[in-house]
Amino acid sequence: MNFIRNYSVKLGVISSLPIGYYFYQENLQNSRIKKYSYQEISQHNSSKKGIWVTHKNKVYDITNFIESHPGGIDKIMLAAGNPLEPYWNYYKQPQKKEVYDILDSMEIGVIEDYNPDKFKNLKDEYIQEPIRSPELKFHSAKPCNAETPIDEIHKNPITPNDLWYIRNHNPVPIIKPEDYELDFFINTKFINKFTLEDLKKMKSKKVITTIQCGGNRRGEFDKTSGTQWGIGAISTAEWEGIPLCNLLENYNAKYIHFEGYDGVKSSIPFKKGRNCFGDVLVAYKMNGVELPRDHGYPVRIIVPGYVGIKNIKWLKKITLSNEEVDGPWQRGMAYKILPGSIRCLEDVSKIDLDKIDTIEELPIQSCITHIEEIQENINNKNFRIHGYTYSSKPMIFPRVDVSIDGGKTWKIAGVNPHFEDLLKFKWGWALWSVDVKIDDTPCDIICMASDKGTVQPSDIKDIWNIRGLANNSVHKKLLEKV
Ligand SMILES: Nc1nc2c(c(=O)[nH]1)N[C@H]1C(S)=C(S)[C@@H](COP(=O)(O)O)O[C@H]1N2
Ligand SMILES: [Mo]
Repeated sequence: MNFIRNYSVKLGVISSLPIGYYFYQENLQNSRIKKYSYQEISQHNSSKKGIWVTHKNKVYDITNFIESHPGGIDKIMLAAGNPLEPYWNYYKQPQKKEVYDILDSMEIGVIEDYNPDKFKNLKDEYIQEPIRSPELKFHSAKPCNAETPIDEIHKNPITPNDLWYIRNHNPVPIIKPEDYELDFFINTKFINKFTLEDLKKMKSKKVITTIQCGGNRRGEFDKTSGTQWGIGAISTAEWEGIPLCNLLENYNAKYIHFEGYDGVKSSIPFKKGRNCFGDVLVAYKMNGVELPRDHGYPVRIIVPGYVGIKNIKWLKKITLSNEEVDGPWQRGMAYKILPGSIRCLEDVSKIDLDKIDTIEELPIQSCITHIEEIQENINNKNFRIHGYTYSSKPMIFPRVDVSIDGGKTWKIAGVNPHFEDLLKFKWGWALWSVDVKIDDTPCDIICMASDKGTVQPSDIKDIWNIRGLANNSVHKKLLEKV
């Protein structure tokens, strides 16, 4: 039909051939008759169901066109099932006539419940998102929330940058290195500013840290709000940057606030940043290269041992203050572990959130990441169980015990052979493995970390909290039939 349409447009307009013109008219009239609702259009967002977009009141089926879209498939797929206005508005300049001509040939109807004001001034702020590895486990694209692939963790004590988990609250800011500026304030008073060049000239340090999102393993809780993370909202890198303590030598305060270019803010106690053993970094490199955009380009703060949200990306401003920073990530319920008796928002409204501290360190953790079938070895073992364990405390690597009989007997895990230099991982996780003999499948495998009296809780119900934070209950993984 498209072919006929294109052809007949030419014929109809240029040579006025009666037959071509007839087809053109008929096609136009048919397509005008078809009406689709916004709801119906939004469902056409995959090659399976067809990819539709709208412009003004018209609906277009662009399924066969996307492969050849000059801007790339990923860009046009952002608009799948949606109006084009927010994307075109983003680029500001008007579209060329050819673009309308191409679209015209794909018109399939009009919007039934068309509202001209709905998208007129809307901009899709996500159009410039970075390209991401398809190996990540995506929970959402706008904003991007994605886990590191857990099957790979045992091979990678340092998570490769493209496999790092991503936790964004907003579109990734676009920051040109030459425009970058980090401001330093005491309360509301401006003290100093640093360009990227200034920062790179200062004495730097490298620190390996694991960052774990406060919501890691939220998905295992019953009914909580927020991204339903599995065990992959955790990753490890070597960061390079300026020790924050070097910038704070002459100052004193109670708190240090960090604010990102996307408006996300959090604060930490002054003593964590001022103490050079706290290893807080104003970081501009991740695993030897400049920070990827998703992870804070060009500069982020790294707060070893503290929950993910403290590690503010796209760092815009550091403020010293005697008060905690305001905003939901510090003072709201987002990172406060409320008692299990608080079951709904109405319960939350009855308590004084100011009296409850926000998370800094997270409790000891361990998870099973991979079950590997191995050649029966001399000890008669046929499976190797892999996992990670993480303590927020420096130089602490919890002991991990593994059970394959529902917790009756336990076997202590050893250091994963890929994981050679534990000492470099002062603020990092430790990867462990243990060989076991399993004859009957399916089999539940359990791991439990402990450190001198602190153990992972065995019942997840005991640590339930409305925001689903800090889940460190003993981890189970099922070995299915082999
Ligand atoms: N500016 C800014 N910083 C941020 C966030 C954000 O959305 N904006 N997310 C925080 C959260 S909740 C986590 S868990 C970590 C995730 O860091 P990553 O995306 O590099 O893994 O960044 C933190 N820093
Ligand atoms: Mo997070």
